[in-house]
Amino acid sequence: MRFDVLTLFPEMFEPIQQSILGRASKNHILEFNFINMRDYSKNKHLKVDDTPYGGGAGMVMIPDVVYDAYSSIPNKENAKVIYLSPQGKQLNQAKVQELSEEEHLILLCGHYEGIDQRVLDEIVNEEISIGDYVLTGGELPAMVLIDSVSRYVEGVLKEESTKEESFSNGLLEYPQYTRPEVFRGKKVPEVLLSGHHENIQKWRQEKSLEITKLKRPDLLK
Ligand code: 4FN
Repeated sequence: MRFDVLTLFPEMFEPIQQSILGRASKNHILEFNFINMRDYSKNKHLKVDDTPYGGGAGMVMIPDVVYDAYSSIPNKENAKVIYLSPQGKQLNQAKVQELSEEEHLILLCGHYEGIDQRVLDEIVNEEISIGDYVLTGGELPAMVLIDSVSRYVEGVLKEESTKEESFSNGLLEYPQYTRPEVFRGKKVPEVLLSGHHENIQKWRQEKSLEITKLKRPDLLK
């Protein structure tokens, strides 16, 4: 799967090129391209923003800078263009799985007060938000999307984990324990030491349901 990211801060994406996603990109399972939109400024001071028509605070990203950066992306005829925006529908696990079926995503990250509406109308296929809070830019949301979607791309994870995890049944996870058997006087639940696979599965299922009811009843609806 290919991700092209249109951003003013490509260096913010260094962390996702490490660890699991870094390995997937070395193995050519994922491909990342970061396009610095500032490279497409026509201004001698490399300006990418201007004052808003109608007045008001802040600056707006100039449409032709964004459009020229977008136009520079090769072989994008099958790409879906996503604008990370507080105006989008909130990302959830169903949308993550749907997006993981795409071959090519172009992620557009806004800054300042946002982007001139005309270029958005021209190039954006879908707006997605990661939640309701104020941010300084779309880069962290883009990274959240890349991280969550990439896990579902064949070959990125060592199998099992994707399918067995709690979110595939929509519930929270049961509690986990590792050695030692006693920690500060607290024992690991007996059933987990029993080796009785059926009882363990039943206990975990019950715990998942109990914890979800208690902490996130909204997930059961
Ligand atoms: N944010 C709100 C209302 C009005 C503006 C904002 C806001 C970054 C370019 C957008 C924010 C949150 C989740 C992108 C927020 C997201 C952004 C996101 C984002 C600079 C303009 C801006 C009512 C949500 C609090 C700044 C609410 N998911 N504007 O944050 O890009 O993707």
